[in-house]
Amino acid sequence: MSKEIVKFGKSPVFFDSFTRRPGPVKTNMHYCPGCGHGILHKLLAEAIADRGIQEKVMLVAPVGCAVMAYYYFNCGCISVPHGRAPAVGTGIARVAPDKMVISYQGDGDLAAIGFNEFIQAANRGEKMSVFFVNNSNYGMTGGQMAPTTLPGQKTTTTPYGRNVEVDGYPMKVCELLNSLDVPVYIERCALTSTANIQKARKSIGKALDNLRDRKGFSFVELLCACPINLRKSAADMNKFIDEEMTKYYPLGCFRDRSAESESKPLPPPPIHDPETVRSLLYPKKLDIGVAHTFRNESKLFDRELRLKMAGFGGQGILSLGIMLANMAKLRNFNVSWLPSYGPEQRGGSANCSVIVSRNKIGSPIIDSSCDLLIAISQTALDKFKDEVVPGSVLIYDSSTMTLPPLPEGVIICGVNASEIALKLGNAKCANSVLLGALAAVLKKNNILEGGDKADFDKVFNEAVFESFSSKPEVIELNRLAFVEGEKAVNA
Ligand SMILES: Cc1ncc(C[n+]2csc(CCOP(=O)(O)OP(=O)(O)O)c2C)c(N)n1
Ligand code: SF4
Repeated sequence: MSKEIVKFGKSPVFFDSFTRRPGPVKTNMHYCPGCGHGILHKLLAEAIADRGIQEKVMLVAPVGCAVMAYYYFNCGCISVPHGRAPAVGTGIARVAPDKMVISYQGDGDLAAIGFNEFIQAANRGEKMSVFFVNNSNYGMTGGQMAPTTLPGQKTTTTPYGRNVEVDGYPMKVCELLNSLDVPVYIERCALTSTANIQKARKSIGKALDNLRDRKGFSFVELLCACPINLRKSAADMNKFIDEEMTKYYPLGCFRDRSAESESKPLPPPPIHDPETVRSLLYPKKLDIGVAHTFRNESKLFDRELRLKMAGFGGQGILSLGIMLANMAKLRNFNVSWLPSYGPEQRGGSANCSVIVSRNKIGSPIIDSSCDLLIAISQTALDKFKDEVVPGSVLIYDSSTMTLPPLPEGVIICGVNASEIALKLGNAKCANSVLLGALAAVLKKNNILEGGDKADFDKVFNEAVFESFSSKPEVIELNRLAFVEGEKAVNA
């Protein structure tokens, strides 16, 4: 009986010579002998060629030995940082729905650093097929423990074997994935015996069919050899996979909804009118501020000014700092704003430091003397009183706080900001009352001189207008609060 002899050549999806490789040798592979990646590369390249989708494939391979796929596959290839393949793949699938995204990831990559991105992409049912190389260790970096390392397995970081009490148990990615609703196809294969490799070939084909037919998220895990790091011969490596790894990672199909899943191509991405995008990103500039050449030459700004605001979260302390920072920005000063608050944010202590300077600002931190302290809680005042030095201005809420001993020469101003704000009908405008009080103190004590006096009020109005341009009633309220704060000090 005559048999047809079929001659298998190299898949056309592989380059003839690996021109993308650095260095002079452009013809040979550089996976280690016996490495599972080589077998998977071959199966994948053949499956892509069989389906005629080479021109459409975008192969995303992150750091790890997977990253070398880029040198061999003659299709769209992107090398991405460790763990980021499903995120990059999502981007490609969404902006170029005519492409077919393959994510090719190692177990350190997918099950450790990139697990969240992977599981979220799976849960969203992204149109991609993921091939997961489980070789039970971090191969490229020299055989460290991976999430998939077996209990008792020695690696360079578990020289006495993986201790499940300390290192946890191996992660079963197919099983975890199978708890989600949307993935279409989930299978685990092994690249060991010829029979297993043939099963893997089918499985890879199915994942690519689903990709081509836009059926949704497909996943194939492949138990693979890494003989170099596991220090085993090719035969012992296969034995380890077949006899030890499959105990934790049983082979088989966990889910196959390929037949009943509908083909759902993603629509082309929306095309945005560039003018609309520009107006959203850069709203029409309000007619405020000064020419970019303007430089305030007043003596006050010969050195940098260090301003600190402190109180409780929720009192508007951070916004007060932002308002002052914006005022400085509108007059072309360099400015930094550094907030500091506890984990509770609302109700806990909060403060911010603002530095205003004509020159570059070295550090945004104020931890010794400051030129201005606005304190609106007793705790805040007690905490920062030592930063107040002769010549500093201190503004505090006189209705609720008592003054601790302070150095001679501090310019002190108590103002009942919260009560004034409440009378105006909104406690939130207390910070503008404080800024009004500040304006009055700076003018009264001739800290601001000449044109700067009037300009302080003007730039406050500009900053309020800029911050609340779409809410005229809030602009009005804050202007009023500022005036009332100024009046309270001058009364
Ligand atoms: C953000 C980041 N973290 C860590 C590394 C170091 N790093 C490079 S490859 C690798 C391990 C890859 O192991 P795995 O994903 O299992 O792939 P394999 O090499 O075994 O195929 C690590 C930790 C890196 N390059 N970038
Ligand atoms: S280190 Fe392991 S995974 Fe990487 S190429 Fe070598 S055998 Fe393959």
